Amino acid sequence: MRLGIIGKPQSGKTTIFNLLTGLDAVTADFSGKIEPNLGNIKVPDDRLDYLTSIYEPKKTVPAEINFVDIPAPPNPDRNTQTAIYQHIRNCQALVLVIRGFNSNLGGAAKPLDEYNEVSAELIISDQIILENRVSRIRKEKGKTTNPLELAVLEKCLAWIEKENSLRTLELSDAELKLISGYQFLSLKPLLSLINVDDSQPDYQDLTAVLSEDSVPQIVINGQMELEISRLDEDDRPMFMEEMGITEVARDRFIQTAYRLLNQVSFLTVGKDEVRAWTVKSGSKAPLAGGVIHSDIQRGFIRAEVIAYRDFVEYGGEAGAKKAGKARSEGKEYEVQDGDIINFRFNV
Ligand SMILES: Nc1nc2c(ncn2[C@@H]2O[C@H](COP(=O)(O)OP(=O)(O)OP(=O)(O)O)[C@@H](O)[C@H]2O)c(=O)[nH]1
Ligand SMILES: [Mg+2]
Repeated sequence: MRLGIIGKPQSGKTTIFNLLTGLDAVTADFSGKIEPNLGNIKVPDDRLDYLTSIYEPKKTVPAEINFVDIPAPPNPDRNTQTAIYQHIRNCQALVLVIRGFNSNLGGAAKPLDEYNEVSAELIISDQIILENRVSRIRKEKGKTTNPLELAVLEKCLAWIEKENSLRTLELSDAELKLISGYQFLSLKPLLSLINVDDSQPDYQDLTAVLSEDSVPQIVINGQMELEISRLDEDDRPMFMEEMGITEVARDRFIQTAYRLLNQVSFLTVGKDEVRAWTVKSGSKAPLAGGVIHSDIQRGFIRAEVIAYRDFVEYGGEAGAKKAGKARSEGKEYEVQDGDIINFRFNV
């Protein structure tokens, strides 16, 4: 899963990136560079730990989240802005970091304004693409384009002209598929991360707007959590307790991100490898197999599935099979969170 970290200049994007990845990218960077910082985290998963203890594989591979910290130089020229949008386009989902602390440079925190401004920027970038595309298709009288595609683009354009994000437009799976190649920015799942400090900023008006827009929010004291995460492990619990932190930001973030992105994990097991994979909830078995290898999707025959809780309840693979809990599923099967799957395929 590739998550883009976006937001206004100096909102704390790189601070949050460092906190989530454990890396040490330069913060308060005024060099004007537009190359993103890249980092990833392994998603902690108890199920993986348990399966590893059973299979004792050569290696265990957790699911990963890849972070792309996309810089926001103040007053970018057009080429710079295009390059930045391109970085955003390549991400599956976005984390919008909003400054909830007062800073010398940016002045008082204005969380609602930041959210509105960034939303508007994403909308306008989509609007430009939609207008160009729709007018071109109309000009060539739809000779080279599927008429259904034009209909979806027109529907999107009408929505976006009313200053709405495409995320809030109702689109069927078939419609989404027709426009997936455009990678519209305002269509990408969005999580807002309000980066606060202990000056008790007020962001209630933002919270109200976010809930209207169905954008989930997570509040993190980025700077402080970063400092705590860099303490010796032995010292950490005391500071966390003092600051009233019960769960580290990284874990809280992962859970929220999975929920937001509607992701589920399935597992593959064996003596060589025990591994977690991530797919969008509702994905059918061949598509899930395709995450492992395109051959599995192409040559899909069946998926042999044991639910993780059955595996645990009946004491492993053999026990689950004996209890009739090993299922053989076909290509219409929707993969469930915690499925342990063995794919049968033929190419
Ligand atoms: N007080 C306070 N300062 C913070 C917090 N988070 C970040 N900062 C400071 O804000 C400044 C900007 O942080 P960065 O993480 O570099 O911000 P950025 O969004 O990556 O900035 P650009 O990439 O230039 O757009 C740095 O000086 C940080 O130390 C916070 O939670 N509280
Ligand atoms: Mg930065």
